[in-house]
Amino acid sequence: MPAVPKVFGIILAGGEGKRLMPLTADRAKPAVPFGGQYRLIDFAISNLINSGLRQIVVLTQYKSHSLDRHISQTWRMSALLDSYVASVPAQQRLGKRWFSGSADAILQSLNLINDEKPDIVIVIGADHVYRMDFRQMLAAHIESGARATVAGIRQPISLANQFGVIDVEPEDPARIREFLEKPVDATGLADSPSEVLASMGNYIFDTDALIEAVEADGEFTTSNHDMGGDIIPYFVGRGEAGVYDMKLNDVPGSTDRDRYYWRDVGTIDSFFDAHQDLISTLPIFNLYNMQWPIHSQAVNSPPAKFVRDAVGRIGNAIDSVVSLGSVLSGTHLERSVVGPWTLAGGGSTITDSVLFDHVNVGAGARVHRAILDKNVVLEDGATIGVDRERDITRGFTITDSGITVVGKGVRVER
Ligand code: ADQ
Repeated sequence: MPAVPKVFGIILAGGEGKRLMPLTADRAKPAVPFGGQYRLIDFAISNLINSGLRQIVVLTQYKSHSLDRHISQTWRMSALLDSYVASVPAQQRLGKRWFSGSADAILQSLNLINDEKPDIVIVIGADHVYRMDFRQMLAAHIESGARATVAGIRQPISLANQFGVIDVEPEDPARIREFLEKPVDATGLADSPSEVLASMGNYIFDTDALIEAVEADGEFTTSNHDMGGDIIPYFVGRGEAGVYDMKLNDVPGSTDRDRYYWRDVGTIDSFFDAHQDLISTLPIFNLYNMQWPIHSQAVNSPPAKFVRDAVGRIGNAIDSVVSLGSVLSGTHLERSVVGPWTLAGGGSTITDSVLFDHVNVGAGARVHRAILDKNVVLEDGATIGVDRERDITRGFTITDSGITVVGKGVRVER
């Protein structure tokens, strides 16, 4: 390995995100808006860019239009320095099939790796909210001599069936002894029986090892061609897989409160909860850490504005974030996240909610514990999240914890 290895980044962004419906009815999960002015994929790309990577591809396939547009508009880099973040759609390079799994997405994209000839490939998912310094994980990967390294983080054992669960060698905790993808039954950690060490879906590979593994997997007809389900177990079986504990990762500017913050926002409830983590007085996830900025689109719009309404009613906003271009008149806003270009009319109330961009909340309307997608219109006096039975009758999605979701462009009558 050269003293300064050449590192190439691959972001897997082709998953369907079914559990985020209806927010993914029209867009890929990594393109789902988050935190007002971001899209989910901005966290993954910012982490790689802040870690010094300059050649990054985003593998897409499902409803990728808004994702492609976001990447090309927001993440355009200088060709002078051979820097790029490029979105690469599925192209049926190996026969008439789309990507049949995340490992197949890499197998079908090996031309990108062969063109750049990196020493190391970092492969990460596109749908988590976190900060991570991959330079530190890379140093640990090289130091350990493992050919594949998986990033691991402690999670409650009750969530084990959503993650790859890592069991380490007792004499060498940087080595993986067993890796079970989404096990029905999991054993807790020796020092903390209520937790497991979960894979974050972020991997570092020596380039030759990754190519060898996805090519071998491609020959295997019974494989699901999945990074977590097939490729990582392949390396574990050969004794070549290491683990990098996220506890070791010290991101510049992070605090004790948010140093190990990592949220898989795969469900509506977890997506909603992650928003709540942004808006408390001492945020559990701090968007204002400028030593490790989360970059996103530069919204070309006027500032957010708070005014009294036409009849002089005064609104207020507390424990909330409001994006550029929004105008709230005489609105009571509390514990909510409001995207760009949203208008709320006189005497409206918005509490415990997440509004995407271009939402229009009519005068006297009420929104509580709800997610409103882009271009949703609430007529004057309309309510969402106030009467559960009525929300169900109107065909809105309601989660187990009682969050009402209104899909893109829906007009809600009084
Ligand atoms: P999941 O997130 O359930 O578990 P998966 O659905 O394969 O796994 O998604 C991983 C990433 O790959 C996502 O970013 C997704 O968009 C992308 N992806 C999925 N199918 C793809 C395809 N056909 N083409 C391109 N990209 C695709 C994974 C790991 C677990 C780990 C969790 C952490 O498998 O071991 O614990 O992530 O959240």
